[in-house]
Amino acid sequence: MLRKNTKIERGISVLVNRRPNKVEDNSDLEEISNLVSSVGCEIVESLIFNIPNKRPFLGKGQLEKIQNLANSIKADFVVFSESLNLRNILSIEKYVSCKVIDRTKLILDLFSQNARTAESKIQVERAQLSYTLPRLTRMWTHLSRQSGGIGVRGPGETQLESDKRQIWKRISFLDGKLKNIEKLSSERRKSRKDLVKIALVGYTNAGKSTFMNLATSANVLSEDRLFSTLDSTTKVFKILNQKILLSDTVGFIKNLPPGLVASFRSTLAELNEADLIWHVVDSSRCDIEEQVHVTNEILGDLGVLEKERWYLFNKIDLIEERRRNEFIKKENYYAISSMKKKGLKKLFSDLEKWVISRSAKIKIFIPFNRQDLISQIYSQGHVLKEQVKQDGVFYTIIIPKNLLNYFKENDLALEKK
Ligand SMILES: Nc1nc2c(ncn2[C@@H]2O[C@H](COP(=O)(O)OP(=O)(O)OP(=O)(O)O)[C@@H](O)[C@H]2O)c(=O)[nH]1
Ligand SMILES: [Mg+2]
Repeated sequence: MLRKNTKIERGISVLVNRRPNKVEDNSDLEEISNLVSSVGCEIVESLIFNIPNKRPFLGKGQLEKIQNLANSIKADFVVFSESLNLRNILSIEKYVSCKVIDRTKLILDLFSQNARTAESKIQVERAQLSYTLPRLTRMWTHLSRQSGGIGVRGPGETQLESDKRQIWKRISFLDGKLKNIEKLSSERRKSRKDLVKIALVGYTNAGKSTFMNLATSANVLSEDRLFSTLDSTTKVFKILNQKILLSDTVGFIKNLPPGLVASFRSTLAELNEADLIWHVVDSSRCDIEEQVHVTNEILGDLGVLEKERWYLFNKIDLIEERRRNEFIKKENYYAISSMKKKGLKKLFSDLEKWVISRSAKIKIFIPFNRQDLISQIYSQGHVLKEQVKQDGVFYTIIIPKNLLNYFKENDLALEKK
């Protein structure tokens, strides 16, 4: 694991570019460098190799280049921008003697470092184990070879199988634990099924937690580090006096390790419950389109792409004034700055309209002796008009549709507007 020691570990990043015609924007290298600094280490040199798609991996000359650079700067690690399979790792290790880390391992390390709750710790461990499984063989290949021969079961092979079995056992134990946690979460979600739910999603570091804090005074950790949020947090804010549940979720990144998406399915279950998804985008990035595409692809995998989605182009304080208009060309596109509190008026006034469209506007007579209903109206509804009569009050109100049933059950005359 890459770890921040007393001395900061320094290393080299290697970008294996399989799309040499792609316009060079350095975003891949920058992303690796951000991931590395988020685990508390540092990239001091980078190498880019263009290789045609047909070629499986780097050749001898390229690996020697990495070896020379690693030796000359006394690198603690070499990190690759893509996921490495067992064969790649073996060929690199013939040349490089320091730690070799791939993108997947790096993301898993970062998740492991940031996991706080029991649920996210289990989720990360599960993902780490499924990453380890196909790479486990290398420790034992030499033993298998010694005992070789067709149809001969060597001691190495037996050991490998037993290790794999242990890992599978642990994975199914963790799955059991996750199922129990999921049961509890789904009970919790059921208890709030009548409330309007909005989920914040987006690429890591887009500003979801900063927005969450702004809207709900939630005090969620927001940092200039990737994946600072791993657990969903849900808080309430009010629009027209109606409670809205806002959830902050784990950020996405391109080529998110498949094991991680599977493990985090229960955390991301918040998204299935959402009535509205707010996709937060960092508008100051040069790879906006790619970040939006990656996020939407994951939303597609999670089966929530059909839900109503609004785009919140965040961090507009970092871009030129004239570029801001580009982000508000379509309906439900908003240009905001969560940090400088800009562009929020339009967003929240549209949310108000949205809430009204999902609410009922009614006129209702409430006798003075029904204080319980009056307090319901004031805690969940928005009062537009009050007409005091001799024995009670006529209220014209906007209330969530589910509250209509409550009034009906109480046998009150409703007059729909
Ligand atoms: N300039 C500027 N910076 C912002 C804005 N919103 C967020 N940031 C910064 O962007 C960084 C990331 O913000 P977070 O809110 O942690 O981002 P996130 O989307 O929750 O990130 P993960 O939890 O890692 O997925 C922090 O350093 C914030 O201060 C903004 O509107 N303008
Ligand atoms: Mg966050």
